[in-house]
Parts: sequence; C-alpha cells; structure tokens
Amino acid sequence: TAYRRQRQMCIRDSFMSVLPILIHPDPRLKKVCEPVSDLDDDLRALADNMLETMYQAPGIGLAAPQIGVTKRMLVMDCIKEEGEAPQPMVLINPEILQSSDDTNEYEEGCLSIPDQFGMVTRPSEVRVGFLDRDGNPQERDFDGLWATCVQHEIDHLNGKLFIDYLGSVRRQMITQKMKKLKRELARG
Ligand code: GNR
Ligand code: NI
Repeated sequence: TAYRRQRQMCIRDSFMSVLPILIHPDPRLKKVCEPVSDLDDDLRALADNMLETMYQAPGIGLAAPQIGVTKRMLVMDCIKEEGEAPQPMVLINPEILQSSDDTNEYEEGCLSIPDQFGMVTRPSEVRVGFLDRDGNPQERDFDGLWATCVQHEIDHLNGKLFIDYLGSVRRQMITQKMKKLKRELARG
C-alpha cells in the first residue's frame, strides 16, 4: 500500500547519508578498481548512500571511486524530466558486452571535476552485463544519455576521466583549475 511504501521510504531515507565526493586530481580516481567478490549488507548500504549522494549533488551517475571506495560499483538515474518516476540503478562489476558502431557526441561533466565540460564521442548504444543490488546477474541495453552515463561511470572504475578524451592543453588547463579549487576548499 501507499502508506507502507511511504513508511519504508522514510525508514530507508533516515539511514542514508550524503558522502563527500573526491575532486580531481586524486590518486583514488586514477586506480583500476577491484571487482566486488561478495555483495554484503555493507555494500548494499554503500550503494544506497551513493544514490543519496548522487541525487543530492545533483548528478545522473556516481562511481564508487568518487567517494574513495576503489571497488567496481556504480549507481545511476538518468531520468531528468520533472515528474517522471525515479529509476535508481545499482551496477556491480559492470562489463560492456557490446558497443554500437554508431557514435554519439555529448557535452560531459563530472562531479569530481565541478563546473568543467567537454565534448566526448562514445558508442551511442552499449550492452552491459552486471550484478544488480540483490546480486542477480543482469544484461541491459542502454542508449541516449543512459549509454553516455554508463560508459562515463565504467571509465571511472578503470581510473579514467572524461578529460582524458580531451586535448592535453585543455586537460592540463582543467587540472590546474581543479588544483586551485582544492587549495581554496582546503583553506576554507
Ligand atoms: O552528473 C553527471 N552528468 C553527466 C553529464 C554528461 C555525461 C556524464 C555525466 S556523469 C555526471 C556524474 C558523474 O560525474 N559521474 O561519474
Ligand atoms: Ni564522473
């Protein structure tokens, strides 16, 4: 019933928390993350906290290394229309099984590189295999913004950022800006 769902949501919300997001450059954002070997309640709680962190940012995706956990886990929800039901997804040990020859160019941003954007070309459709939040193996086809996002997030699990697709001058310029931002944040 609606009441029961509402209550469950409240209980769930009260245990969820927003985690600090690492800002580039950080060695943890450069690591190839470890596969998840056993999906326990702690990891499920982490996934819920990642979703909460993503929604609060707000962002359409978040990978575990962005909150300092170098494990192969990501969350996303690319529903952007006002009033549409949320579609939170948890992907554990995701693997791209197939990529389309068709490509799509999208102006990407990243919560670990705030306020910086760049055009990135990627396959427009991908098939991804993964374990869901309950540990069940799944296969899903993604297109549009979902395809861009899932590839961006899987890149994070391999220590790769969207700026790695840009020219080195632009990449270094953005990196310098982020170093300055981090110094300012550290000073308070
Ligand atoms: O919120 C995000 N928006 C976004 C826009 C275009 C392409 C990729 C993304 S992912 C980003 C959140 C993020 O940094 N995930 O790692
Ligand atoms: Ni990102």
